[in-house]
Amino acid sequence: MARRTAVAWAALGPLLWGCALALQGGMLYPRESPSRERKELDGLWSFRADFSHNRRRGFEEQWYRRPLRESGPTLDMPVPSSFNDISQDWRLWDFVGWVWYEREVILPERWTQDLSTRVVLRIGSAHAYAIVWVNGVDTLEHEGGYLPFEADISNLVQVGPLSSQLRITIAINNTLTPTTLPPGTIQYLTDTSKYPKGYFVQNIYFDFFNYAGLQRSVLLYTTPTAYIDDITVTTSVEHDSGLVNYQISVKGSNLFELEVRLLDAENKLVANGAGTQGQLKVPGARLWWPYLMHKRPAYLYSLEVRLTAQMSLGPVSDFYTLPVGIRTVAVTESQFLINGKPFYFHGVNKHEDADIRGKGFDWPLLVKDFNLLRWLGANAFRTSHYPYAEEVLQMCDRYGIVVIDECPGVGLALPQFFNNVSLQNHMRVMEEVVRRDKNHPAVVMWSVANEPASHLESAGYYLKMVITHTKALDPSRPVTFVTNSNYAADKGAPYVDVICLNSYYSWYHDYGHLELIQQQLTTQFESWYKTYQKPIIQSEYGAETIVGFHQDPPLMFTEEYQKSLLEQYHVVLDQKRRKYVVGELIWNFADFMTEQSPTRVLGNKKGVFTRQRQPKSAAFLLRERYWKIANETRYPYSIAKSQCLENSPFT
Ligand code: BDP
Repeated sequence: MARRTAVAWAALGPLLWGCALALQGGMLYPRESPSRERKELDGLWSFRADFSHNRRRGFEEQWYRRPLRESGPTLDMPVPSSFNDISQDWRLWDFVGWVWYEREVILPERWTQDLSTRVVLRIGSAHAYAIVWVNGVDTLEHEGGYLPFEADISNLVQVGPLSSQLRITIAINNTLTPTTLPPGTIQYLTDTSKYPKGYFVQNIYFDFFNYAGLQRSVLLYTTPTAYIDDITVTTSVEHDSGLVNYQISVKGSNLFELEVRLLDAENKLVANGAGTQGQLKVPGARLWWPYLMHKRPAYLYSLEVRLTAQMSLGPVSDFYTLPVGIRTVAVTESQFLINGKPFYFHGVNKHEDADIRGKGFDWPLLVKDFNLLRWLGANAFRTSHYPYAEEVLQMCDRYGIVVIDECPGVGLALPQFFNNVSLQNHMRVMEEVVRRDKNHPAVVMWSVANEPASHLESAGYYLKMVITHTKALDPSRPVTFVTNSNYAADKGAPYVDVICLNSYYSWYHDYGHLELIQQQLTTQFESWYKTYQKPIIQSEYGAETIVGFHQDPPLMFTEEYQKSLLEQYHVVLDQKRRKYVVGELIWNFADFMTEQSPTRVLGNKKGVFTRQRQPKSAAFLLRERYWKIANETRYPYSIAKSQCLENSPFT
């Protein structure tokens, strides 16, 4: 097969990173350093949902002006957590409208008195629209869940001796509109013989529960008034040298010096530089490899940046350390290459939800999920269908799990969702995703949408614009969207680097006819490949399975049916994976909550693990398969370092 020249985005990095983001400022993960402190505001917040008819009583009565308890009863609400599953009040479960959170904080005196300290309030995510007041002053607004936002609140806290007491009020609205991402619609049901006056429902066009609230950490952190605002790193490889291109933006001073040091994992200096941009050369560099591909996967260097600025109050220093993995990503006509070697994605799709915390970030869950990923032998996942918490990506960097980073472009199902306002918003969201996640070596591709109505002409233009914009934001990575359209009808596929296909043969049609899968899947792959000559990932496939349901011969919803369906897919995947199919991602890693409907039994049950993270039979099947693939393709003598793999029959 003729090989198209590999497109090595990384090589273009230093030239093209000039296409700076339109967003103001960076969004570096708040790390402690000799010049930076952090104060987490996780724990119990006061909470109230505004059940008033128009949901606007909180604004009419200005609940933000005084402590929330003074305007009525409040609930204890844990942060981070979704609010939906916490209370016994059923009205909160699928509440639509404004909810109010409040927390009082005492600041260290130095933060309020030292005028060379900058105090920042950072909200990890608030789904879907948030307004923030500090001591009753309107401070910050943000649209879109799943991404962080922050404000410099120094001038609100450095105002006098009483200022160490801080009251943070956050109003969050989970209403989705035709121009939000994901979009949704509010429908008023006006037949008064059936519904009370003013009755409405929120229609969503995606298959997961619209959990909301402060689902990730809220924190305060400090920097000096002259500070490292953003760092962008791209890497490439030349012979046996790794090249680390960096670009640094500084705020708060024009008179400064920057020192840059690259340290290896043993803290030894391997290269250094100075100034806002440059290239560091690392002879004999150790590359960041996905795990199972190398005996030492996920090697991380540290980029230490030191800023010294001359300020009127005297010199100021700021320090920030960024983990850096040196690796390249490229795509040919039939392969996905990491460090020049073909990479096969054998992994999962996930959701962030589990039990009563909904989508609330949770360390035990995170570590458990990573142990399960390694138990499975999964080397990759897609962040279906929204960007996950930053801590998840940090784990992927450290463990060598490869990520397709998807934005919340899900549920773009109706023609009216492809309008100019939505397009502008979608492009802004991609700016926020790239700004937050660009430095993670684990992220190897952006996905701008899941199953948009890509057969529409308007969707073709829309997807072209979002993809082009994303490539301009980050020329170092391929871009895709995930489609369930027909190859002949899809208007967005011409613009992607990798074709990602979702199909549910013998599930959503030809129910029970497992014998058709091989023919239908072969046709799917061959038609797409003939049309586009691009590598293909089977980005979703699976079957709804209630744990403990058994039937032989297999019937739908049983563990046997899920296993048999997977086996049929695997026959064809095995035929094609040595050709142009470069990955398979099961739908889904674990069962997850959805809206109520006659087709969902307490949520979507296509997980190979239950929502409590216990394996169904299919998990063992998948584990055997993934380790078999890993053993065929992995670097000789590679031993995965994981406590859960030590006794594995597959290592
Ligand atoms: C796919 C969607 C995914 C759904 C899945 C399903 O991408 O979000 O949960 O179908 O129906 O079409 O299980």
